[in-house]
Formats: sequence, C-alpha cells, structure tokens
Amino acid sequence: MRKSDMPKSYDIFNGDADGLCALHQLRLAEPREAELVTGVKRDIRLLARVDAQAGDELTVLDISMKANAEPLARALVSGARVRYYDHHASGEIPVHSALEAHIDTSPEICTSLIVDRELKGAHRMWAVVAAFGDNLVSSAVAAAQPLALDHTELARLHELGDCLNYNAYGETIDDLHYHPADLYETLGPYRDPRHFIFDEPVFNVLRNAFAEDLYRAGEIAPERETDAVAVYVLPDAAWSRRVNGVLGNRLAQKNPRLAHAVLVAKPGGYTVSVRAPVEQPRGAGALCEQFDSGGGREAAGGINLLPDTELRRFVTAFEQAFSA
Ligand SMILES: [Mn+2]
Repeated sequence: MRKSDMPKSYDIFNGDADGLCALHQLRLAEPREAELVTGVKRDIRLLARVDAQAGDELTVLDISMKANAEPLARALVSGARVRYYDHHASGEIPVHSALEAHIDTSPEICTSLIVDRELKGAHRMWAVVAAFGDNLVSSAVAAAQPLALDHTELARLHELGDCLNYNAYGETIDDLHYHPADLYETLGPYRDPRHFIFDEPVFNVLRNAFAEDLYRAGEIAPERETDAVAVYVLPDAAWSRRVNGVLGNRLAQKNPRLAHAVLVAKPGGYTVSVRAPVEQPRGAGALCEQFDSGGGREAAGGINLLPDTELRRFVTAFEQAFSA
C-alpha cells in the first residue's frame, strides 16, 4: 500500500516523438498534474513500473498493450481507471468498464493521430510532428493539409519530428541528451510547434547533436561492401547507439539496391540491425532468426547480441542471403 490514500494520476508514454506529442496534445486539451512514466524508445514495458491503486487514473500512450497485458490487468483489478491510446499490436483487448481503449493498428496511423481524432484536430500540428517522427511521411502531409502550411513550415515540422524521435534512441537513459520526461516538460508551454522551433533552445541542442552524430557515422567506412550488401560496424559509444536507428534508414534510402547491416559493438559482441534492400524488401527477419536472440520482419530484422565469435558466420550468411 502507498502511504497516501489520495488517488493519483499517471501519464505513461513512449519516450519517442509519437509518445511525447500524443501526451502533449492531450494535456493541452485537458491539463492535469500527473506522475510521468517514460523511458528510452525501446523500453515499452512501462506499465509494470506503476503501483496502481483504486481510484488512480492511468493514461497510457504509444506502448503495445500486448507487452503490458499483465500490469494492465492488475491495474484494472486494483480499481484504477485506464485510458489507453496506441497503434501497436494489442493482443486481446480486455473488456472492462474502467478501460477506455483507443487502439488502431492501421499501418498509416500513429498514436498522436489517434489522439488527434479524439480531440477533433484541436492540436493537429503536434500530430503532424509525431507522424513525421514515426516516419509516416504521407500521413503527416495528409494531416497537415487543412492547416495550409507552406513548404518551409512543413519541412521544419518534419525536422522537429526527427529530432524528438532521435532523442529517444539509446540503450539506456544515459545515452540520451534529455530524459524524455524532461523533454516533455519543455514542450509544455508551447501550443504551436513552430514557436518551440524558434524559441526553445532545446530544439537547437537536439538538431546540432543529431547532425554531429550523423557526421560521425558518415566518417565510418563500411567494413564490407559488395554490389549487393554493405556492413557497417560502429564503436561501443553513446553516439553509436543514438544514431543507430536513423542511420539504417538513411543508408537504405541512399542505396535502395543494397541490403545493409549496422553493427554496434558492445561487451561480448554486437547489436545488429539488418535492412533488406528498399527495392526488394525481403529476407531480413529470416536471416536474423538463424542467430540466437535474432528475429524480425521481411524488410527489417535484428540480433540483440551477436557474440564476437559469430561475426564471420553472420557476414557470410548476410552476403549469401542478399546476393543474387
Ligand atoms: Mn508510435
């Protein structure tokens, strides 16, 4: 039991652009003091951190219900009320009078667009930022249509989405420039993201840091490159873990015919992300599944820990998988 019997509010959200902008829209429309529960982008088991009691109000954003099914059930049994907004695979949605679920798993939707729908577009521009951040470019452009923004404004919102998203990448909070809860707090005063872009120093810090990380990555020559594949190995450093997610996308866009593997060194081996060629997006998951702690989809896959001793085997299998 908690010491105080006063019911509490919790805002539980993914630390990426979509999670931040989803909560920001909600709290602009409906201000509320709440304890913030968030983390790095990959840290999605956030509900387990809340010790929910009867009367508590939980708002959950942009983390899969499937990955949080157990603590969700526990919270409902305890008598808490839960509002849940998300676009990831949900598993079975519990039927409970205290659960209000807004789940939409359509591929062109992100959580901020679901919240935007609820709020009837009241803070649409933040939903546009989030959709850009989640790499849903055509959804972002479509959502921005009624706002009649010019190209420069749209490009700036795109950049803000990328920067907010970039801040969430890392193995642990120590890798990040800002704790996502602190970054959320800096959004607070801004109803209009264009003012955040012009007035908020945090935006400049993120933009410069992002550019610097990308520059460092650009200095690294591929470890192996053929006319079908390219393998990059980044050092065991915070900047590598930050830029890793975005780097794969950038390389893939630049060389749509190549399959890319980006390895980041860590104690005992490497974290691996694989992207199949953009022009033929198949086989990434199947390749990664050949290794312990590996898996993924057709277009993209990963291996959590590739031991040093398996590096050669991986590079050979990678070349075989993607050579004609
Ligand atoms: Mn999302």
